[in-house]
Amino acid sequence: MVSNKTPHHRSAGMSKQAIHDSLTNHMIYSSGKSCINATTRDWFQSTAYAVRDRLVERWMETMQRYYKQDVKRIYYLSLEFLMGRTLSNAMLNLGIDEPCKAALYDLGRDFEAVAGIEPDAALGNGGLGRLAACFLDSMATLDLPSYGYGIRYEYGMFRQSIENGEQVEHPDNWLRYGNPWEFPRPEVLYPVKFHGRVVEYKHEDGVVRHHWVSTDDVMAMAYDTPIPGFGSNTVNNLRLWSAKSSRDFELRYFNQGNYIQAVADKNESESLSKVLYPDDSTAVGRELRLKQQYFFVSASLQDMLHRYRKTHTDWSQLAEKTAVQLNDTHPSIAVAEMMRLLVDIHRLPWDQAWGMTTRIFSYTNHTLMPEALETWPVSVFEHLLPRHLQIIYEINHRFLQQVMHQFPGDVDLLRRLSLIDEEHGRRVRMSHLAIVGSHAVNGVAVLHTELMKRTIFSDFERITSGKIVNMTNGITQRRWLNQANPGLAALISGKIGQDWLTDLRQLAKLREFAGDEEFQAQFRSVKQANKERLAELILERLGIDVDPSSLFDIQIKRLHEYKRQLLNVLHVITLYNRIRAGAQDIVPRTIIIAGKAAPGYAMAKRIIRLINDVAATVNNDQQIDGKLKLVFIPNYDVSNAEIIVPAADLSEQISTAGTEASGTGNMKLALNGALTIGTLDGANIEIREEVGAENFFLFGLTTGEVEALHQRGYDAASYYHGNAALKQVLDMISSGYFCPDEPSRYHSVVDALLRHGDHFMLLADYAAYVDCQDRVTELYRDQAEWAKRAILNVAGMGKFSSDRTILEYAERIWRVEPIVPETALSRKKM
Ligand code: NBG
Repeated sequence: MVSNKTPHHRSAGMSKQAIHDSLTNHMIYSSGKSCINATTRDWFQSTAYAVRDRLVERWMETMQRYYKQDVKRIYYLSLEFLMGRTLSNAMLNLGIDEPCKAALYDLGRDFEAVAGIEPDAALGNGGLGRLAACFLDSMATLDLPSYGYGIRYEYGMFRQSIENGEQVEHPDNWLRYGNPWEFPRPEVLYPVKFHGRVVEYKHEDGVVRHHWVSTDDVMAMAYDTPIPGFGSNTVNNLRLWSAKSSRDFELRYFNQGNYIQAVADKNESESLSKVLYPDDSTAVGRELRLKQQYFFVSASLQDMLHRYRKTHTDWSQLAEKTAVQLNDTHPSIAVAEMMRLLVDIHRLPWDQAWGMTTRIFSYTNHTLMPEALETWPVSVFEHLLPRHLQIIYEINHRFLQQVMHQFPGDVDLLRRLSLIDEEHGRRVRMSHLAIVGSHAVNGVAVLHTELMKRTIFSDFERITSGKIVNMTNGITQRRWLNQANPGLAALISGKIGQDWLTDLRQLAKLREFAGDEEFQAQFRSVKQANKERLAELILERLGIDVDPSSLFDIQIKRLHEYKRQLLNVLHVITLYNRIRAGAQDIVPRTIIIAGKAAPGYAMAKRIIRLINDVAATVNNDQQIDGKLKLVFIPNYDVSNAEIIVPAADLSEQISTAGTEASGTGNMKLALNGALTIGTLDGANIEIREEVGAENFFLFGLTTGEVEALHQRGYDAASYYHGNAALKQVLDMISSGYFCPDEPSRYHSVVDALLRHGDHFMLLADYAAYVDCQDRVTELYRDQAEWAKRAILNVAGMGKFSSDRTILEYAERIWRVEPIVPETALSRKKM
């Protein structure tokens, strides 16, 4: 079969010898070391440079291709890109992993050790940031002309350690040893303005124009990172902005006298791109955050207009050549900034500018959580972005006029739709700005989109029906199966060929082998090897000995009450009590939990501590005899996920129905052959549909039942009194069983359930969850049946490739087409 994907390693420069030469050259001329005194880090750097060299030509060709064909470009604006490591991924996407590994081997180096030294690029919190990274991979693989735009944080997501059971945050100084993947572009520099005031005056033509003057300026400098597609020869660009003081560019300032003050001021403006806010799914009300948002948005829009102008003499084609996706409301100030640039700077009439703006923008919502919906006090806008506030008022005025026309007399509707919330001390509603300024708004799973239409954005659904659409999330199978689980990838390719790498639906072909004993045995031995690898890591890092033949029950995600890690803990204690009470015939289980809590989220941090206290008790209890282990793996990040995910038997997706917008960890785990225990929430629903209800452990209240129960009046205590096992568990936690040194430590946790309304209904779902876990245990006794269902899970995951998601965005929202390189075109014709 002829594949249209290049066998790269056969082309020039891709042989083992060529890579070997390139590597040793870089060791000398880039690292200034000899192969004799080189450290592992030097080997990493030289390897990275050798691989990077092979990206650069394709990268430049790609940029030329887009320029020459004057293509419509997709700009993905995101405050987060959770990239993880790059080396392995770049090698695999280029198709040079084998010669690279062989070259290193010949030089006496172990590839794993070399690759393992690369720090994660952790410029994101969780799902939202990792989604952006998966999207970049898919867009490059699909030859879509796309650019990621974000911030080059000096400090990414904090590193988490556990001390005395508690989370401790450490700064992530990921750039300490330099970053071989980035290209600084000191010449790509834009001023970004803050503060100041607006002066109006009438021009000769009688038009009133606005000048934003007396501003404090910060410069945005570009750093570019190549993003290779898998076997596609397309290498796209991720452009991240770093804040530089405008003082550096203004000698006068330094000459004016106070040199020390000048340098201090410079530091302050450069603090803009210092650090990623470590809050997941919560709005951060700090002024610095809004500054970060405007900083990267303004630089990105100036850059894209500049690029447009290289091939156009007027603005008429702007909307035909530009699609901008807003990743959540974080970049939504872009709507006002685009209007400012077009109207104030480029002097377009308002109506024309607005028509283009709404055709250019589209917005993705990632959560229904009220605490995540961003609003900013009008007073903050007034002093930080005074011109934008005027523009927002103008947009609002025109929008509300239109609504008034459509629904005369409905004052309450106007109040609800307004871009300004008048009830909480006048605030700008960023989601409303994003919706009004976009032609499409999407949710990230079917249920989430339906709930968006029914709840938070129901008024918008009513006035512009059809604007809100669904784009179910996906993940890239290149990183999350091929790279993270080479054993399973090879097994799959051996059965059905390699097309699944770019067409995940091919996995359906595995269905016919689900009952095949030999295939099951191979599948199980791959899983076993992955579990052994994880067990080694746990032993090495935590000194805990876990049994790789026990059921690996895994919950990995940010710590959040709605994700209900606490419900998982209640189950662990339930099992603990059963074993202590003498239950026989136990199926050994290892429950693994990992995830970071936002530093200011006290309850989440308390739950981490509880997990560690329960772990210490259970793991050291002689009676338990190793039948039950609980492990909290510190510092969950992309690289740890790549080791944990392939080792899972059971995937915990147990959020309260209606709270998890989609989830993407659920997809990674199922793709790697874990069975899911989950609620009817987010993308779980679609996963269950695809893999078959009989291959999915479903439990718990539905969204409708949750709503109804809230309405009726939810009485958490009734579950406590009505369920002896649950009562025992909660009594143990509150009596200090797991923390005899400080018995009251978890009163706040139990109070949240029993006294403060158990907002996420853990107690209502407890019995169903425990029953469902018992069904899990029963099935695990039958290893052949388990393997069969796990294989059917893998086979059913075809829908959840980010390639599918991106093609849907491209067709339905962006209206862009792949721009395939000439060489690939001619190959395709063969
Ligand atoms: C998260 C949701 C997840 C979803 C990801 C990606 C935010 C604000 N939302 O359920 O909680 O999978 O976004 O869409 O981080």
